[in-house]
Formats: sequence, C-alpha cells, structure tokens
Amino acid sequence: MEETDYSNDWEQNGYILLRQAIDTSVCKAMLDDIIAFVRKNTPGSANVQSVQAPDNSTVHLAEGSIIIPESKPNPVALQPEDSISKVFNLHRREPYVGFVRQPAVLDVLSQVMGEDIDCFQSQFIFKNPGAWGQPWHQDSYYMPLDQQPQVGVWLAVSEATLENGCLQVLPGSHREPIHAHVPDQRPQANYGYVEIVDYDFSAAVPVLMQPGDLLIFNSFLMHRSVDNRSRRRRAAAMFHFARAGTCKTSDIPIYTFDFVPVKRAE
Ligand SMILES: O=C(O)CCC(=O)C(=O)O
Repeated sequence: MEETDYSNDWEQNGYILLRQAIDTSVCKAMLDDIIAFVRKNTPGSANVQSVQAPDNSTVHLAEGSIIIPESKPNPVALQPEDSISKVFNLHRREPYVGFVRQPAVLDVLSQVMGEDIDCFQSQFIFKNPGAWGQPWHQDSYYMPLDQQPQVGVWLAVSEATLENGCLQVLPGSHREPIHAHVPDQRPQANYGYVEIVDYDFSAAVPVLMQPGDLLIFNSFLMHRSVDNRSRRRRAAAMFHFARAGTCKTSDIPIYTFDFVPVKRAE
C-alpha cells in the first residue's frame, strides 16, 4: 500500500493528526498498567523512594519510573491514581515499548526525522477532574539537547474534549525560536508548569481526539492543554523521539531522559 505523504502538514503546521492510528486495546492496556502501577507505587508508601532533585523539588521513584502527584486536589478522588498528574520513564517496558516500536508510529516518524530514531522520554498523563491544563509552551524549552527539534507523539488514551482538557496547538508556531517561559502563576499549579506570555495565541486550534488518535508534533510547536472541567479523567500517553546520536547539553541530571534506540536504517 502506498504511504501517505505528511510532509505538507509537517512543514506548514508543525504537526500531523492521525485518526484511529492505534488499536484501542493498546490504550486500555496502558491505562490498566498505569493504574496497577500507581496503586502499587503510591507516593508515601514503602515501595516509593522520594529524593531531592538538584532544583530542590521532591522526586518520587519506583521501578525506574518517576511519579508526579497532582498539586491541585481532585474533588472526586477515590483511588491513588485520582491524585496523580504524570508518570515518566515507561518506554523500556510493555505495553509502552511495543507502542513506540510499532510501524503505525515509526513509519510517520521516519518521514519527518529519518531512519535512525531514539525514544528518550515517555509519560502517562492522567489529567484528572479539576486538574489545571498545562499552559502554552514549547517542549524544546525543557530539552537541553544538541540536536533540535525533537518530535512528540501524544496518544489519546481517553477521549479529549474542550471540557476535559484537550490539547490546543498554534499552527505554524514551530517556526518560532524558543520563547521565554515564565512560571505558571495559578494557585497549586503543577511543578514544572511554565508559560509563554509574549505571543498572540488567537489563531490557536483545539485538537479534539478519540482514543487511539495520535498527534505528532515538532518540539518547537506552541501548544497547551485546557483545564479539566469535567467529572471524568482525560488520559494520554506522550513520547518524545530524537535522531540517534542526540546528546544532552547540560551536566545537570535530567531524571526524565532515557535514550532507547527504537529504529535504525537497515
Ligand atoms: O497532556 C497534557 O495535558 C499536556 C501535555 C503537554 O503539553 C506536554 O507534555 O508537553
């Protein structure tokens, strides 16, 4: 079958939206896995090691992953996962490693970044009821790497709507340099949330997604997620890919980077 050419979307807009790219059984497997993981490794329990990071924040570590609690309380929390924001470093194990190696993902990535690809970051994002959205930002702001840009892949694990915290993107903004990012001033904003305040976002578009849809985007693209004003979780899994050979430029440890080869030219 002939491959679809995504180069126009990529060059013009800085992102590619693939509908129903991933079987929803993969979304279910990820959600089941991460819920079991968080129940077993709830921050504060004996399984979780809590350490101080170089920037004085507390990092919760378990089984090679990093667990980030939600700062803003969830009014309808019943289970440990209802109070978690993100879990990082998942792409060495199933079902995540199977996801990053599947042709539906790698074929499109190869079109935009060549045949030699590493996955260097992964996160499951819960976005529970009441959670703030992540403000306007460019992912490369967080990524001191010697080759730019990287490519982000955002998998809708649940439906993503205007009410429950879908992404918004600013088409074409991937051509901008990395802008200044200032700390998110909202009360109980999550650790690490920063915001671009020197740009006009009036041309932003919401990205409404169903489970199994994929958004693939340039790490310079300005994007945000809106607040979850619904009573249901908006779940997603996000992965970042770099060209093989890409190296960190900072001496400071970045606990959320873990370079794993996923594709090499034959
Ligand atoms: O899924 C979200 O709420 C925001 C994700 C995002 O923007 C990111 O991880 O860069």
